Amino acid sequence: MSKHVKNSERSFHPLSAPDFLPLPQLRDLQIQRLKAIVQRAYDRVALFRQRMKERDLAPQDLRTLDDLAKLPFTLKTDLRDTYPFGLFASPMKDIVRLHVSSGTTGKPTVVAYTREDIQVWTNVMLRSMAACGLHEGDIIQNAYGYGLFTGGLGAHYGAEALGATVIPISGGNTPRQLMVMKDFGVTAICCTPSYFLHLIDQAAEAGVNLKDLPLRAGVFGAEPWTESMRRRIEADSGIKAYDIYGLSEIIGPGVAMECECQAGPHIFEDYFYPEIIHLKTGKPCADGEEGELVLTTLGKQAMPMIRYRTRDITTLTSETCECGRTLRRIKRIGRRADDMFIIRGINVYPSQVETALLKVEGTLPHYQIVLTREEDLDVMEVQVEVTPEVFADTVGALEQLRRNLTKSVETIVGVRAKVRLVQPRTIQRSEGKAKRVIDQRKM
Ligand code: DLL
Repeated sequence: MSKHVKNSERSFHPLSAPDFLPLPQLRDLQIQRLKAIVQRAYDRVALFRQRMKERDLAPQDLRTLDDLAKLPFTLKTDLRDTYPFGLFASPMKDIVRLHVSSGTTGKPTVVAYTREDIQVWTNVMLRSMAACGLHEGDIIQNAYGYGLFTGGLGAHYGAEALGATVIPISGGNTPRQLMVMKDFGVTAICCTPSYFLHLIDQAAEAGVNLKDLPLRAGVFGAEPWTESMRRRIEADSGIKAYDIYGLSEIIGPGVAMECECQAGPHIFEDYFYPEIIHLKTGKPCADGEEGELVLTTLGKQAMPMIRYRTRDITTLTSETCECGRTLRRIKRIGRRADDMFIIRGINVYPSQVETALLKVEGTLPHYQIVLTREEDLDVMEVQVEVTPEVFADTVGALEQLRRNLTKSVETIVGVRAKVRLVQPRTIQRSEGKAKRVIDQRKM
């Protein structure tokens, strides 16, 4: 029997009902929620109130969804400038969880959740899993990292609420992942797509044929991937691979998720209002036109985000999907408007690497980051020039410097990099913007 359920047999979870709201009803819900959240942010977040006042705007000026375009944007730098808690709209006693994501330099950005926010997150994650055909009785191996990263706990609560059995295995330890997958009869896996490719390889090496296992679906996200990666995953493992999108500042995973039609992630618009804007002008793009995704949280209490510029480049389409969901879809995200890259699911800004290098004496501000894949796992090499004095030093001293740099990068960036010390003037100088990142990973 096929591992995959036919269209006609699809069952929808009762909590997925908002996915199918008639459009007038959905738009009405959105404007009601938007008014409430803008009022909340205005009353409680000084930065937002100040920006509104600078534009002579008050919450009452927001009457229709189109009026949203008049409101100021929120940027990643706003989180950094108000670090750690300056954008919170709830008192600490109401905040039940903090997560962090990468900041652009040494400090991370902090995001907060009230109990109600966690319920919303659980709800959208449940709907994400239901959208790709998972249900009660599924055995879900959650290999997203647990901890400060939103992937692990986000997927965990959603899967539990769905009534599935969750295995909170977190990331890493591939032999144990394969053992659990086989021995526990795992039917679905949540992890980054590149890690799953690595699992496929390792399974083959261990003589395990994934096609013989009950595994039938993968909930893959947290990094860019391509249609050809999807085809490879599906052909080599016999599962269906679904794209899940999200970001910490908005909630974590579960901002958007593909349905069984695999035609691009549907945005859970009852909680996250999407806009696409022109990169240069900030003006709204037409349906189907490519630009930067801007999101407004419609239900977030602890940290409302109004017109948050995600820097993710995509298009938004309101074309109907065969699944019947009225939620608009984005095209898979392949690139960003800034220089952030993602390595093993961890977001990295070159400026963070630079901060880490400059903390250690003996290096010059000339560096380059080379990204490659070894056995489908991302590898980051940091090449950095050292001062002529240091370069003339003993092998032991150079080795110590390399170790210090590796540690500094790991502490600040959260990734273990290979550090290579190079002679002064060996890294190519550029006439314009320095090319810091050379991405040789093939997708
Ligand atoms: O990566 C949340 C997440 C966890 C999403 C698990 C999906 C699954 P951050 O660490 O804040 O949050 O990183 C957010 O990752 O702005 C995108 O650039 C990128 N990203 C996330 N999902 C996808 C995806 C989580 N499906 C940043 N495709 C986002 C491409 C993605 N890029």
